[in-house]
Amino acid sequence: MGNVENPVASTSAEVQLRQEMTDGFQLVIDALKLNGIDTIYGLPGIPITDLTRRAQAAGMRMLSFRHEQNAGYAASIAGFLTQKPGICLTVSAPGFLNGLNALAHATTNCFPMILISGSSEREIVDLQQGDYEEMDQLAIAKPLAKAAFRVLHAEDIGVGIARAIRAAVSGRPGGVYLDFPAKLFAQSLDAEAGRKSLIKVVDPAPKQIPGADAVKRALDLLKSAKKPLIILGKGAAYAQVDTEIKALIEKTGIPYLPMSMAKGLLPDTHELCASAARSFVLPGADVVMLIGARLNWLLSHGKGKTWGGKDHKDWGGQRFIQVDISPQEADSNVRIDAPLVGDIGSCVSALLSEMGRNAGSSWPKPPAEWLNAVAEKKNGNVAKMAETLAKNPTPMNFHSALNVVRDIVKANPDAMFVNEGANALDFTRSIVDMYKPRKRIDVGTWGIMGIGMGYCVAAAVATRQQVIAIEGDSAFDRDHLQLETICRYNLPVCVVIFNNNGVYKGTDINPTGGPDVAPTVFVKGARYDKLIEAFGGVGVNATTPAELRKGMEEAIRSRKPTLINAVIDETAGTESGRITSLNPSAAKKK
Ligand code: ADP
Ligand code: TPW
Repeated sequence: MGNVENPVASTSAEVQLRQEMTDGFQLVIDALKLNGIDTIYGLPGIPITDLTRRAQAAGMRMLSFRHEQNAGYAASIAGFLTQKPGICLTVSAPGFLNGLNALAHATTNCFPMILISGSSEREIVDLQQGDYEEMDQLAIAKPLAKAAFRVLHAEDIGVGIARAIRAAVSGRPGGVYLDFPAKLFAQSLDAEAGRKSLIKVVDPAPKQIPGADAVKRALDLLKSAKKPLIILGKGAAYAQVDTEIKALIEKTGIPYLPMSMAKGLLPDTHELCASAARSFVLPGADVVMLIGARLNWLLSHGKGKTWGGKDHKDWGGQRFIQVDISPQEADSNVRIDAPLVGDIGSCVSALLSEMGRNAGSSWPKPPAEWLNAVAEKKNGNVAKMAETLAKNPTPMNFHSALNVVRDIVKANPDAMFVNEGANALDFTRSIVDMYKPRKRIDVGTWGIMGIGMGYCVAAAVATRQQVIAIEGDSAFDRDHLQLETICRYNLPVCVVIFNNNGVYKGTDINPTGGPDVAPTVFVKGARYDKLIEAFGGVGVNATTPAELRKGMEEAIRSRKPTLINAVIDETAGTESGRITSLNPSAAKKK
């Protein structure tokens, strides 16, 4: 090879030789770019440091985080927002393990993501001879990923990346692991052969058209309903067929419930939105159409008291239509009378066209009795909530703070909205209306804490919109140093910490009387706003709704990275927020 330190000293033959060769680093970058992937979330180190440098040099956005887990969460939500796999890049063993949490999260939430990790030398790892960061990463990733691949030869990088992209976005999306051993990157290859080895994936997420009989079965059941309900899940938000979904809701005239990340698919203020009457419509409905929502714990498994059953396993009597891309999802918890398998765009279009064809006239609206009962319940609850929100107690509580947040989101409907915590999550979800699709991103299927700052970075990068994050002080636990990441890239992120001095509340007492505080209690009166100041961001301490409003308005006006420490009454809220019943010790006390 020529003199790398001083290229001027190279002979022209050497320069030409270099120009005609490519290597593993370059092929990874070329393969990603060829498939329209222009952003990587990661953390450099052996053996991928040069990959991060060269990706940046090749015009990709290379976002370096301070912890791989946050980079992984960023990649996962970028996948949800863009329908392209979000890429997380990590070093071997410990970096890989840090990224793995997010890979599992992506698979669980049906977000397309690819975790690319460098790994140590195969022959040493496989003989367990004790390599630097030795670990059989592929084996460990497999159970947590939708698919996992290892590439050993540079000429196979194109195939590896193509397979990973297809696996991540086709059918039910999920997390994919790609294992790139260190030696792969430096392998050189004739540039032309390298170029030919790359694959531009054609139709990575093919349409899946539902069967005509399944469409008819679903519509027959829907038509027979006296008290129909539609539930929109984050699969429906992911599908990006917002116009068709709105048309379906409005044509049927059926009340709908958006799951947390489907809020805003239609504006939450839509007259058919039944969120404020959730505990009335779930047990009350006779036919329920699920669109991109699973009957998991978030929907009490489709049975039990939430659905009008007598005990926690008892069927409430509802009949279900389930629109989902995964044929295995139906019957996971209760009988699905009308599974409609296909991609949501194709399914909703098929429903609409069949409704139009059959009716000749318009589709019959649900009985007025049901619609009026839902509206009455909803209006009553909205009025009750308005009263609570109008109060201005000292100290500030969740409601008086959220009254401000609700106004700010209404005035900035394009802003991305990140949310995590227990009470800080549950109250926010029910109080803050969303107006546009895919604006609200939160703890998802696992109810996981620690997604917040990674989501903020990806939301700002992928959408270029202002980001607002509402974070419980404990939810924010794993995230502090990502404030540096946010400041370093100067992202328009306004983080509001609902600081009530602890996990759920700040009032627990150590029963022994010993010097340690209770496990759920933090330093009282902590000033989280000072953290962001360390990195050049704007810190605000807000003890009243007026201060909170001023801080948020200024953050949005300036688009500067801002952290507002919103001081919340430490006695407000409940253990585990709305899911106290899942907490064994709390359940015992009842
Ligand atoms: P939520 O938590 O909002 O209730 P879930 O994550 O439980 O939503 O459910 C999302 C569902 O959407 C999954 O079962 C998944 O298979 C499905 N899904 C995801 N993308 C699509 C798509 N493009 N078309 C059809 N179904 C989809
Ligand atoms: C990775 C368990 C659920 S909610 C929560 C924890 C620790 C924090 C609640 O306190 P916070 O909110 O954020 O201050 P608030 O408004 O009620 O005061 N670790 C992970 N995920 C989860 N879900 C937990 C722990 C948990």
